[in-house]
Amino acid sequence: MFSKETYVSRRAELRQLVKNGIIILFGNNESPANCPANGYYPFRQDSSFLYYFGQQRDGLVGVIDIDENRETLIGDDIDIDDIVWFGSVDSVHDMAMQVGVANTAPMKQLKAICDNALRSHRKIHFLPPYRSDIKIQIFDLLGIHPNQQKAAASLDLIHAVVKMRSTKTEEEIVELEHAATIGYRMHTTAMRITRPGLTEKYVSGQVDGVAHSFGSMVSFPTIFTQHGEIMHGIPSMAELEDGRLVLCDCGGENMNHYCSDNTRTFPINGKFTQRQLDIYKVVEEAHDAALGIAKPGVKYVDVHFAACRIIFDRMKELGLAKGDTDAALAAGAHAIFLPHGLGHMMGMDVHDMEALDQIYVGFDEETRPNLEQFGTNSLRMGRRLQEGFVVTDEPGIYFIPALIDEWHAKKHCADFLNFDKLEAYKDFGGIRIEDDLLITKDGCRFIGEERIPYHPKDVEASWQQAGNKSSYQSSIYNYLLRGIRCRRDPRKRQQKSL
Ligand SMILES: [Mn+2]
Repeated sequence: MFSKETYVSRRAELRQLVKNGIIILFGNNESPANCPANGYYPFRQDSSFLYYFGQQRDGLVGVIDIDENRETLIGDDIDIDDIVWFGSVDSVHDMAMQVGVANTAPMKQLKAICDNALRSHRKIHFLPPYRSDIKIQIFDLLGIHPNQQKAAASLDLIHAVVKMRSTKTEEEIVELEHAATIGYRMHTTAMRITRPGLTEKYVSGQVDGVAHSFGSMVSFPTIFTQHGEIMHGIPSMAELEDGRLVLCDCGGENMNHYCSDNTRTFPINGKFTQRQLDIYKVVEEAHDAALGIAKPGVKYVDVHFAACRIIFDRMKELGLAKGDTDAALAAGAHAIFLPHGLGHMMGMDVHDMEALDQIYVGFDEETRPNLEQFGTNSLRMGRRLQEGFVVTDEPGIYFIPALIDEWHAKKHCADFLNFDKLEAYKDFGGIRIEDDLLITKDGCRFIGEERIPYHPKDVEASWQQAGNKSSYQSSIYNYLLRGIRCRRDPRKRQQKSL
């Protein structure tokens, strides 16, 4: 949590930007996973609520009445049963004091506040809800059906929150650096323990444990898969195979809910093959290129296409692509290799403010994405960079068998792709390298004091340093997994993507 002054001044700026009406910011509630008193999904406070009201308890709502210059933290104090089972927490009054809010009220009063405002035809601002219980709450309070709530959400509030949360302050950057340290430990743990014979699930479980040990939770469900060509490939019980690559995309949230998001792709046996290296070096070049281009005033969509250009040119050199690069990019041919955008905003949400709609977060009038074109329609960030923005830089090259087959059959972009050569890469998988870029006054830098190894020689060296891995395998791992080993060929299995 930051100092009281941080929250006081953030709300003051929000009031100025939204100008009039009543702002209601809903905090999140507990979510039971399988039965009411057992198996809560980890509690995660709403990020915008955290940004303005700072408190991590469930069952809170922040109300900012701009016209009457009145701020209220709404919530019920916990009762003796809660204290018996979970221990004591601060009262709602104390929590309000900690973030400089003058008034508190019990939850039942929220309905009266809304009724009064509706009666006098005042504007009630709320953000697009993404959880079902909050949608029901809004329906009860305002009579707006859940299907209509996204459209009824306040554009003025969305724009104000996006404006403020997009630019990270010094104290937020400290938090992001801390999250990056957790991410560093997650990734180096994966690299240290990965070896043939372990399962994807085992390594990802260890990686998640690092996040839980040093922070609050993972930034998003960890991707750890030999099927790197599946964008969000969830870890399976498949055994890691000698000679293949594994893609690890994960990050940790620190205790103040700032995220990290990095991806590494590395050889399971510690040594790249020449074919893997040929593709890897292209991704490495595209990844590093952003460092020289991204700075205030530059459109991130241009950084994206600079990476696409590098990838397409190198694919031509490898014989997988052909033709004029400009024409190929205009036709979207590069998207067979890179079907997603170069990156997204990152902060308290891993896809920062995604709940407010990407079109407001990542774009503006001059950078509307071409929603008709495959690949380009997946961009999450295109607008001009400003000092204090944090964006991910995550190019990748993927060989997606179903996509290659589909384009081949339809002769889509056939002037720019050598489908016969691509056939031979259908067993390759995919490579992504991702780091988090802070836009500085006149350029950019990666967040995180120590770089997770990604240059091939560093990756291979870190493998060498990891020591004798087989003794570890024979002792703990075999004991733990006796009887539940997966015997299926991972290449034949169906893997669901998230
Ligand atoms: Mn990312």
